Amino acid sequence: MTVVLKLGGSVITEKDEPETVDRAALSAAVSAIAESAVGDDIVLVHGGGSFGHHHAAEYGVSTTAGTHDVAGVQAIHGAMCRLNDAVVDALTEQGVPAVPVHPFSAATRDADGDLSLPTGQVTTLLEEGFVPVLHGDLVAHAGAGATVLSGDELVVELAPAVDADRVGVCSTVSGVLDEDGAVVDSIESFEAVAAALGGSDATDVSGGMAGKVRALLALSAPAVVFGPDALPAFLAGESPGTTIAGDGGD
Ligand code: IP8
Repeated sequence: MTVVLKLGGSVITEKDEPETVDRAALSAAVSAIAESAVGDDIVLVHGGGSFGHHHAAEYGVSTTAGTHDVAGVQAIHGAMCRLNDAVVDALTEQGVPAVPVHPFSAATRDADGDLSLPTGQVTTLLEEGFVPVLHGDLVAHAGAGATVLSGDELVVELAPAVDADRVGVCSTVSGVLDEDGAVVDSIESFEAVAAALGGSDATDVSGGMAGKVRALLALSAPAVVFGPDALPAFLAGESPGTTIAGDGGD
């Protein structure tokens, strides 16, 4: 059973404090992973939270707006590496064989914005018993310099590459919410929830929950969106929150 799990950046950082890890939340998430039966068959991805997004906003960089400013590139990528260090350290302390994988060193976007992400290192690390820990990052972007590569995009690329059986997205909300604020149990088509999600820009998967749902619908593995308290249940094989059962993009 191979699992790809994304820990949202706002779950593991203090949203309003630049470059501040939420130690209690990170430790709780790491304990759930360390104690789960998923063992080594897990690929982790974490988002930017108050690390990447803080600097990306300062330099005006997004998934579509790039920069050629080397100081901006270093600030954004450097902050994400610092958060990745904190996550890998926390996992290591609890006995998880975590190793860092930095997407900026490997990924590219072409001039149309299409992403290319080599995944041989991730599949091999997984086969060799490591837990690869990737993160939202920057990506070299033809014609634009460097743009943001979101953790959600990474999840969508990684799940088929590692032949994931399940995909989990742990965010600060307990699932995808309908117009009344109730958690939607399952989603099988974007149209069914488009109104509640307020539509979406299909080219920008960092575009909030709408972009996330649209991207996860394209996977063949079921994806589950849930809040931090439900992480142990997800890792135990349950489907808390919202299950997004797409058609694999067919
Ligand atoms: O929080 C964004 O990753 P996300 C990473 O998964 C940066 O969207 C560099 C802001």
